[in-house]
Parts: sequence; C-alpha cells; structure tokens
Amino acid sequence: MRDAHPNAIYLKDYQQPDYWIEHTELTFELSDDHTLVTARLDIVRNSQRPASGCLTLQGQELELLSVALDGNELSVGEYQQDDESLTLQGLAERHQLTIRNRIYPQHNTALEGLYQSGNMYCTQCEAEGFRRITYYLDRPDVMSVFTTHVIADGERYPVLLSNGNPVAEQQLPDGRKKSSWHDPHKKPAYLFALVAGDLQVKQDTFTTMSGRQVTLKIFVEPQNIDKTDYALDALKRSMKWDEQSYGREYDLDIFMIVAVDDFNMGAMENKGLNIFNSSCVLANPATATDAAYQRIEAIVAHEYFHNWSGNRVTCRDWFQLSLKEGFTVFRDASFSADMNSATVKRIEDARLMRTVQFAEDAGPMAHPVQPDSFIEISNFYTVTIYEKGSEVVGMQRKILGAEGFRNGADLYFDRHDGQAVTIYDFTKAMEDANGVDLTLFKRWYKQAGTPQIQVSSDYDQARQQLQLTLTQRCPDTPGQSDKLPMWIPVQLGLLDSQGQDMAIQVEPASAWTAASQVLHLTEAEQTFVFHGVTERPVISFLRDFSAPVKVEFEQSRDELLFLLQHDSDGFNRWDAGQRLMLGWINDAMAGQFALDEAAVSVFRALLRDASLDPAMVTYLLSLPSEAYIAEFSADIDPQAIHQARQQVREALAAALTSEMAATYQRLQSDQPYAPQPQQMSARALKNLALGYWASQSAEGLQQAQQQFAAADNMTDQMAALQALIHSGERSLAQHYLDRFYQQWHNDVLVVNQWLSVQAGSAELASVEFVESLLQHEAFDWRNPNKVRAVIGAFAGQALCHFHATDGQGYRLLADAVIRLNGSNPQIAARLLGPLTKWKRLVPQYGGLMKAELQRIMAQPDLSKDVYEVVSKSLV
Ligand code: B3K
Ligand code: ZN
Repeated sequence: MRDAHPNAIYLKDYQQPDYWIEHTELTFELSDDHTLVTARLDIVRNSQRPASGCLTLQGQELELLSVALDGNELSVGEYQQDDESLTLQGLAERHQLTIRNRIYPQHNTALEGLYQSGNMYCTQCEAEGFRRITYYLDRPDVMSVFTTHVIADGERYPVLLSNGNPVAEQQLPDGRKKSSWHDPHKKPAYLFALVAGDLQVKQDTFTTMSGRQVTLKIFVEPQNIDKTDYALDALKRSMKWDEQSYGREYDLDIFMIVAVDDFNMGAMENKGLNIFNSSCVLANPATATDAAYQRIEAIVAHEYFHNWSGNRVTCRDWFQLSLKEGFTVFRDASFSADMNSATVKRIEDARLMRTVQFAEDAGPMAHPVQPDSFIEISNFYTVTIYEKGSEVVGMQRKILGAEGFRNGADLYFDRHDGQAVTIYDFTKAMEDANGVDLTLFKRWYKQAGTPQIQVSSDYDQARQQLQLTLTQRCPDTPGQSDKLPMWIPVQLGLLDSQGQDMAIQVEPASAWTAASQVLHLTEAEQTFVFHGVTERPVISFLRDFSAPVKVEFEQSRDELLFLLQHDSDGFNRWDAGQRLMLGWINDAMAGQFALDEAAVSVFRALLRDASLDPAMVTYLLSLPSEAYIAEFSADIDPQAIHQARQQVREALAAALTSEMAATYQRLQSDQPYAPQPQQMSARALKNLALGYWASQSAEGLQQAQQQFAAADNMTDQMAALQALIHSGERSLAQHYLDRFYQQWHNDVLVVNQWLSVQAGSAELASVEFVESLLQHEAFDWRNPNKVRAVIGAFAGQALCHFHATDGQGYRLLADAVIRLNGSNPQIAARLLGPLTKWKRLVPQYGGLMKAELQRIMAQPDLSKDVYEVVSKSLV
C-alpha cells in the first residue's frame, strides 16, 4: 500500500475552508519533456471561519519550482510541503499567491489531471484530479473565476482550448502559440479543462430562448470528422429540451465538445468544454449501432444538462455527489423518454436497477445515496449515486406531481445559482415550493439497501371491497441496521375481467393521489381498503416501476399472462412477462420445465401485433439476462442459471421459429439507414427475430450471413455477427469474425465492439480464448475502452466462463486488477465489481472468489481505490 492505512473521510467532519480563491489565473507551457504550470491565485479569508492565517493546498505528483506571496518569492523554510500538500502560515486577509510547478503528462497513465491521449493533451479533474495539475484548494465548495493561457508548439498543437470564452490568440516569436480563455462563471476546480491538439472541428449554432446565439463546436482527430453529426444534433435537441422542460438556457458564447480515445469513463461536464470518451460521442451509420446512437444522445444530454444541475449549482462536498448526478441522470432519462419511447426507457432503467444497483445494495460496497464516509471518492461514482439517485428524484416527482416538481426545480435553481449546496437544499426547495414535509421521504438518502415490499390481498365480493396489506422492510447493510420505514410511492391499477382499469377509491383517502394513481406507503405495515370493486380484480402493482424496491407478491401464471396481454401500463406488461419467464427458468433449474401452449400463443400474438411498438415487443420477447435472474435468486449458482436459461431460450425459439421468420421478413426495409426512433425500433425487433430464427434453422443462419454481407449499417452487421456467434456454429462464427476484423481493423471503436462481442459471449469466451484476446494486436492495457471491452465484457456477460468451476475466470480478473492497480487504479477498482459479490454465490464459487480477493489484498503497493473495495469485500 502506498499509504499503510488509508483514512476514511466523513461527512460529519465537513468544515468550510479558511480561505476562498476569488480568481485563478493559470498559464500552461506545454513541451515534450514536461509542462510548466504557473498559478496565480487571489485568496481571501473566509469570514465565517476563525482567522487561522493558515492555508493548506492539495497537490499530488507535482514538482514545485517556486512560491511567491504578493510578488515576493518565498524561501523553502517559509512554507511546508509534503507528498499531498503545501501549507502557508501567518497569512493576512488577502494575498496574491503565485505557484510554479512542473508536471509530466506523458507519464500520466492514471488519466487524471493533465495527460496525453494519442497526439493530444487533455484533462480530467473530477473528482480530485486538479491537484495533479497544481497546488490548489481542490474541493467543490471553493468556486473561482478562471483565466487560462495555454502555450504550445503552434504547428503540432494548433487547437488550444480551455473553459469559458476565447479572449486572445497570439503567435509567439519562437513558433509557439498562445491562446487565452476566460470563464466568467465561478466554478470549482473539478470543472476545469484544457485541450491541446491538431484537431478538426464541426460547428453549428444554437439560438437560445432569449435570442442569444451560441457557437457549438465538436473537436475530433481528423479521421473522425465524419462521425460528429449526430452528437451535434443531440446537443441542439438537449439545449432546446432544457429550455422547454426546465426553463434553463445556456450561458456562454461557445459550447465545445472534444472526443478523446483514452478516458476513464463516459464523458465530463467541464464548463463550456465537455470532454468525451470517443465511444460516447462519435458515430456514423457504418460504424455505430443503434444502441451506440442512443447512448450518445443520452450522454451528450447528460453532460449538457450538468451546466445547470452541477455547474451553476454545484456540490458542497463529494458526499453530495448524487445532488448533481442523480438529478442529472433523472433529467437525461426524461429527455430520452421524450425523444424515444417512455415505456422502453423505463424498462431499460428498471433492468439496470434490478441487475446492477440491487446487487450493489446487497453487497459489501452498499452505501446510501448520500454516503457518510469514503476512502477514495472515485469508488463512489456508482449506480447507487447515479441511478438510485435518479430514482429518488423521480419518486419526488411522483409524489409532488409534474407541476409541483417543476416549481421545486425552479426554486432550487433560482435560490442556489452560483452556490455549492447539499442534497437537503434540493429537498428543501421541493418542500418550500409545494408546502409539503418530506422528512420521512429523506430517509431514501440516508439508508442504504433495497426495501422489500410484501403484498397480500383479500377480496370480499359481497362488500365489493379489496383489502391490500403492504409491509416493507429494508435489509441490513454494512454499518447500518434497523432501518426505518421509507415513504414509498406505489403506483397501481386494478384490472377488471375485460382488462380495463377500474376506478379507484381508497381508504384512507389521504393515502391515494388520484392524479398520479399513487398509493403512499409510509409505515412498516399498512392496510388499504379499495371500495366499489365490483369484481375480483387483477392487481397491477408498482406500475412504471414507481419506486426502486423489490416486490414479493404471489400472482398466478394466469394473472401474469393476463397482465402481459392487457395492462394499460406498458412497464407492467413487460414485468409480468419477465416474471412468467423467471418462473420457467426456476422450473428448469428444478428439472421441471415444460413450455405451456397458452403462454406460447400469447407471445405469438404479441409478435404478430403490428399495432405495438416493435421496440416494446423486443423487450417483451427477451428473456431476462443471467445477471437479472441471479438477482432474483437466493443463492446464486451461475452454471445452473446459464443451463436453465439456455433450455428455456431453446424451447421458446423452437416454438416461435416460424413467427420469428415472418417477423423478420415483415420488418425488412429498403429505407436508407437513419438513427431515428421508428427505424431503430423496427431494427431491434427484426434483429431479435433473426437471432431466434438463426438459432433454429439453416434458413435463418443463411439469412444472418446474407445480412452480414449486405448490411450498410453497423446495427445490422453486428446483429448478424451476434446471431452467427449465438448459433453455436463455431467455425462459421470464426469465419465472420475474421472477415469483420479485416473490414474494420483501422477503426478503433469498431474493433472495440469486435473485442467485446467475443469476450462477452457464452459460445466463445473460455478463459484461454479471452487470454488470446489480451494478446491480440488490437488490445492495449493502457486504453480503458479496450480493458472494458475484454475484461469487463468477460466478467460481466460471459458468466458461464467467468464462473468456470476451476476458478480460472476469477484468476484472470484478479490478474488484470493487480496489473492495473499501479497504472490506472480507478479502472482496476472498477473491474473488481463482479468479485465483490462472492457471498451471494453458492460456496463452491464464493470460496474461489474470496481467495482471489485475498490474493489481491496481499499485493504490495495497493492503491487506495483497490484497497477500499477489496478490504470492504473481505469483511
Ligand atoms: N461527472 C463525470 C464523472 C466523473 C467521474 C470521476 N471519476 C461524468 C458525469 O457523470 O457526467
Ligand atoms: Zn453526470
């Protein structure tokens, strides 16, 4: 370990800093050997704090050259310096502090701070990367006005960018170029950005609702200039949507996006200068799938929306991370729902919650949406902070209604513009705008774990009454037991025998909000009485996945089939189908599976029903993934799950072959490809049908080969390739994989898809095979996208190989973690996820997983990132 006992940091210890930094002027001189950074900081004492005269700045891996106070250089004894900080004492009310230091971006493999990606320089400062650039108060509550000068060789780095508006550009006599930028909006250092490179630009304009013209620019390496149109279009739609949905407009003259290949996550919302992982911004029809287009739309929107939810109003400290992330995910989800299908988006979100977030909540890294401690903040960019955080915002909207929620959001933005605030400032704005008390609701932010609701119902025909008794409990999580009841909004409906929604009248009336059809569960156990229920209803419970909870509710297979056919809530139609399929998979695990004809005919009818949105039918016909099934199992046996799912898939495919072939033919189209919702929806179902069809017949297999060869877009080509892989015809699959690589070996993003489809496949990805991918010329340990494409896909998707009974899959993952621990700790820690679940698996697997965690723990020089995850997992 670098630090023998990395310390935890606690929310309860939060204190304001003793000084603020009013203005930050930075000068970067980039040269091949090193980068010289000069920081001029106007510091002023914080009147809220005792006058300590002491200022401690954070800094990491910096070579300090000089420190000057109000123009006078200090001697070494006049300040204290260690590996992580620089301290000055005896300071007065105001000073100008000038620090000069050197950094070495070319050796920066952690991809935090300033680093090189290919031929360009770029930065990543969130959460604590700015301290790798210069000494600073690197905390989000210190907001400063930044001016930045970037100096570099003018020929090799003609494009020099930073936040805000460009203010000057100058050719220096020595062939270097200097660009100056000024950002008038105060911001924390985590939103700082710098880019230098030989980049091409695609540009457009957007006129805001108040009539200001904003220049939009996307910068890419020259070979990617034909992949920028869609992101630019998505950006304009996002800007418009935020004006229409939240009344928020953009606030600088220019908005820039830069695509880089080496990036630890998806993208970063730096003020006016978003930096994107190239996989989350670049697309053209030939190289990007529909799924990639949808991801790009969502991420462009997400980063843009941060301009208000994150940048204008930011976080006081990192325990408030979900204030910006949960809210911004909620905003991007609403945007995607509006651009595409709201039901399909809800299904996708619920799938993610149920597979990944519920698993996190049930594991050793479980934490509340507002955590109360951490060792390494990078480990807390989690599905709990992001997705559960978004669900918690969404529940407030369910409770307050659309208008009440909008009023709360308006008040929040207006009240806190330019401030660094907490999660409770958000809920306070919701309370004040609506005159409600959310005290009970706020437990969602403090209590970790997934609440479970148990449902029992009793129908009295004579009285025409339905009694619904709901109990809730939330399991213990690390450091938390005896949880209090939460305020859970349960959206529900009652279906009559015709499948129509019945009118609902509830007692107590105060527990029911008619406008949103929401029942408010606030106690550990509550009974609700529904009056005027003229016949025994079929209950559609937790419509629209109105709360991130698990539900235990015995409903017969006939009831589930009925809901699948008739529910007016699309989400619950899908959910009923999934529950039915989970039942089959459980039967298969018990050796008692037989496909019933009644169910098959319902699925057949769904496939034939041309009035349904094809994307919706795609989800209705998709079996739950192995990870999803695992989350609904008590003791996870990955091989049994794999076998059972295969058996059910095989039976369903066999029963539906001719419908699948017909569906495929019906959805063939000669329209030119467009990444547009209706087309994407039709392609999704067409390609699902191809997969089922090709797994069953020579004709289907033939069609997959034909589609592979004829495809003019990556969605169809990749779907054909997947159908060939899943057919189990190994040499045929290999032939097409080779063809694919020959065709695309010059396109990095396509090659990454090629790596991923192999590493994630049950048919191919044995441990030896994945090891051979790691040796392939296309693989590179330094590039996070490639690590995710191979190791991430293997451990996250090829579960039957990752959980090989000899433990070799676990060994492969642990070796990767050990290797990356030194070079890129964030990625190393993130890869660990699958191993942390060891206690949930049957002992045969869990024991082997634990042994690999112990092997990692015994390594010297563990990073804080890896140490935190492994040590918590072994408790
Ligand atoms: N805010 C960034 C994530 C930063 C991750 C730092 N380890 C991207 C986003 O959520 O928009
Ligand atoms: Zn975000």
